[in-house]
Amino acid sequence: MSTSDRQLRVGMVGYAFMGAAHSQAWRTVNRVFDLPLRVRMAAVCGRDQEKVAAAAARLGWDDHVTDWRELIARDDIDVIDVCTPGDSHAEIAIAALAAGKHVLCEKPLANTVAEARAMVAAADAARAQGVRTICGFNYRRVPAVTLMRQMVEAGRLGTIRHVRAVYLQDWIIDPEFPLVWRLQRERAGSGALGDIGAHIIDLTQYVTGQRIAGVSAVTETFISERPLPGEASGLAASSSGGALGKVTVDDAAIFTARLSGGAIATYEASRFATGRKNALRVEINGSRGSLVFDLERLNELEFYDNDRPGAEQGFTRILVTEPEHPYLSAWWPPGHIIGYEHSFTHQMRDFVQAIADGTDPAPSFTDALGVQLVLDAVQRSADAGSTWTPVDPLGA
Ligand code: SOE
Repeated sequence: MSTSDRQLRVGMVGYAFMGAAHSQAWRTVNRVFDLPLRVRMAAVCGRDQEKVAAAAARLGWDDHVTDWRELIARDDIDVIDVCTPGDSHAEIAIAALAAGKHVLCEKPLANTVAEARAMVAAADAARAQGVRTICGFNYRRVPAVTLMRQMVEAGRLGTIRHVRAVYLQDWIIDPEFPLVWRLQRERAGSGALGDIGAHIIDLTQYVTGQRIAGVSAVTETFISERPLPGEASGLAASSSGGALGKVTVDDAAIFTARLSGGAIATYEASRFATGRKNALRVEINGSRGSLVFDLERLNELEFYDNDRPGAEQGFTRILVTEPEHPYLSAWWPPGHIIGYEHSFTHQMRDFVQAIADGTDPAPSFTDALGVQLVLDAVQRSADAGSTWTPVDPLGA
């Protein structure tokens, strides 16, 4: 790494929804957390000169370029932040690692297991040169989720028996909603499965410390053709009003699973859950208690402590806003709630700190490959009529 004046100079590729979320976090991280390196938002990259210039000005980047290769070649950049659709993650991340840049790559890590494995190999080679990688599963860093993990690790749930996870959205229920990149397999890899299912796979593997060992799945595409997109794209896109194109990804994926530690689990990811905007909910039941997290109430964690006397038992609402909770001593006085964007600031905080310390941040590209292998097993199971499908081992 070549930091100058203890700066960490970031170059970001992509500036849409995720790019905006990351920009907010890069802008904020040094203002909230005391860190050994000062982030400089050096340059943002996008293909359209006018649009990327406007994005740089709006989001707070010093410079802008139209070719990501130029960004990677610059010796005044230490970190490459990949916020593009999945079809370019592998190429950009591997090139950046070869150039000695630390890499933050959005989730899911790649569109295929083969790409993810190549990215892990590149990360392993770069690690020997002190280069760090992280994958953007930001929900791990919602303080209530981190607390959940700490409580499970401390044994407060005892033996885990059940994991129940859903991630539900409804932004494409209108058949007139256009065929944006997230609905095209060659761009996104998969649909609800990889976009939002990947989050609950990572979150539950992280919280439980167990890996998903095998799955039985169904997937469905409810609307198979959609109007081609007009100018704008993203979650609020409009159609061109003309020709139709084929939807090549799943609209919903549901699977049952066995976890490596003996728990059994259910997962549901859908973009057709009418009325559910961004509803991620995870419940874990163990021999000593249960924990429930709901993203729509992200400052709270519900805990049922089975060790309490019978007369006092019941779910307790823990308000995760106190200085003793993960990340929160840096924010507001006790009881003052935080939101979605804070999870990205926490991600940047941990990444910057790991780079400064010379340690590997989590989730690593290998952890993210672990998620990719589950996505792959789910797809194969669904394609084979829900056949029970073991998840391939990480090392294969
Ligand atoms: C769209 O479905 C999306 O923005 C995902 O891509 C994000 O990862 C998720 O956090 C919110 O929904």
